[in-house]
Amino acid sequence: MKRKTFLRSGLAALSMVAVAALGACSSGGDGGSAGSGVTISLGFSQVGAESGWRAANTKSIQESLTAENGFKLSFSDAQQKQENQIQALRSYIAQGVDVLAFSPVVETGWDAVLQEAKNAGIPVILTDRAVDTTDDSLYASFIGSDFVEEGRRAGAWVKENFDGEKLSIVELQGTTGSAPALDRQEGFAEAIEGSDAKIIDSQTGDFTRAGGKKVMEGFLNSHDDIDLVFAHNDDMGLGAIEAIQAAGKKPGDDIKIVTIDAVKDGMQALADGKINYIVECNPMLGEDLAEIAKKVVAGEPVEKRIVVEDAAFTQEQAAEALPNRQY
Ligand code: GZL
Ligand code: ZN
Repeated sequence: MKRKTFLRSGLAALSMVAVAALGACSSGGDGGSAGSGVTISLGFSQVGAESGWRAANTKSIQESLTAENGFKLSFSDAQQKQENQIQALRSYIAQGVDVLAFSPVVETGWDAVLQEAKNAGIPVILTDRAVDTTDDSLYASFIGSDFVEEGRRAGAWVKENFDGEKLSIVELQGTTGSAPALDRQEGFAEAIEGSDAKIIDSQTGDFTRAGGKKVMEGFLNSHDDIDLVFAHNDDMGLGAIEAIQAAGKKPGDDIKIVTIDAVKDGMQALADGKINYIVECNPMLGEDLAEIAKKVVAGEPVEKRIVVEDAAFTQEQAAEALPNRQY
């Protein structure tokens, strides 16, 4: 996977190395072999199984953190509940894993459990979503896409293709308080600023198809002038397609749709003309996670922020790309 990395200089990286080295010794590993001959025990708390993106992300993690790659992976699905993630992280700390990793379902509320991990000398790697913490020495590295940029690219496409037209947009937001929902909303709003495209309604569909369908049904009942749907992920966009068709309108035509993720079902709808534009959010983070975990446990300095590169697709590009899509 192509990625941009921002090397973080100064004490934080050094202190992270110190914590990591400590972690490796105190938790003492548990035999097995990988590189330095030690199997790395890694506890991973996943958000849930809410979308096609999440399924692809889970597959990538489980396929990368294998025994033959030197890992003993403990994996849990939090059904999109923060308390389940905190519970899972605490149980991994109690088990004395060598390293923790998770995708935080929402941005806030993690300082306590991250401090407990630090006190136990267990380094933490964030994947996919960010945390808003007061102290970024509480995690070693954050691997994920730039969601503000994804929102900007979606908004830029709208501005370029409907410049000057008065456009009424409804927004299907991701999980309330999650980094992708907050950041995609911010980036999209910034990109359409100053154009005649206006968001007339906005509500969370919690990143699920069912959520997107239900909220879109509500929008269709309360607005008769919807020109375009901006959905924070493909799955809510696919749910919106069902609602739009049930209302006797043509998705991608009477009502345009712009989404983010570029998972297979979304790309198929794009190629079929039911979605108009998709900004990719690459879910294949497993390799990067494995690489960073090995460095952290070996006490090597790691990049504080690894930005995953995303592409974007029009209807023509989707038809071309579909046959070789990995997810
Ligand atoms: C983005 C990820 C989001 C996806 C959704 O990195 O956190 O969560 O866009 C998924 O499909 O549910
Ligand atoms: Zn934030």
